[in-house]
Amino acid sequence: MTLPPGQKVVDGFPRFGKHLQHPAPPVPADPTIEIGGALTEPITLCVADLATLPRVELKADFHCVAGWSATNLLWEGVSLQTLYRTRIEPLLAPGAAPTHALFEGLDGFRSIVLLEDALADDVLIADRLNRKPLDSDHGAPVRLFSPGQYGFISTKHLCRIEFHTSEPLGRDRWSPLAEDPRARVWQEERHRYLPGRLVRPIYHALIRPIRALSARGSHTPPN
Ligand SMILES: Nc1nc2c(c(=O)[nH]1)N[C@H]1C(S)=C(S)[C@@H](COP(=O)(O)O)O[C@H]1N2
Ligand SMILES: [Mo]
Repeated sequence: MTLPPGQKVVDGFPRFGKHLQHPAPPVPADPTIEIGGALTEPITLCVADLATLPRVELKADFHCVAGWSATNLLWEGVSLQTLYRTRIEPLLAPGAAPTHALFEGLDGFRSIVLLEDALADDVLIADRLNRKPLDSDHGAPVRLFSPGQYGFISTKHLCRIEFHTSEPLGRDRWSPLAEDPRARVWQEERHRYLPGRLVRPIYHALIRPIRALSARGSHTPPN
């Protein structure tokens, strides 16, 4: 098995994230994804409507920028590219050519992605993991999953998508852990300004504390 540079296999698939110890946000009774930005009018997509799009199954690994990888996960959901071509493109404002997409979770987490990366063949809005509905640790009711990019792109508890014609503000550029805007795992694009190899040890030191904190907010006790 080959992993991207600087990654190590982790046991299982830990809950991990900027949410730290906070429990996952409750799943609304009738979850929706608001879609806005460069559209003639914003739309609300019921998560249940996703069932009308073709289902996709994808065996893929999950790579966190801190350096752990969870391998051999079976994801199910719909292709973001299909959603975009069928539901979004027809609604674009005349002349609008989006370059970026923004994804937001029910916990306020955001990721910003180049449209070209978001429309890669393997990017999903996932609602099932390993043949079960996505649980709250991993992003219920639905999450983005982009296997070719570090995990911070894959927004959990997805409730809003915006398409923009320039890079939206909001990435924390000045944080010492400034995220790479493309975050491609095979290119080791961990950091916006520093080479991936160089920051490996710093990120690595974060795995234990973030993992321990995240487990505290988990709905499933660790086994
Ligand atoms: N809504 C939300 N999505 C998120 C995060 C978060 O804190 N909140 N953390 C990101 C990070 S840094 C990682 S590595 C992955 C972890 O996904 P997991 O908890 O399913 O392992 O979720 C990403 N998506
Ligand atoms: Mo991460």
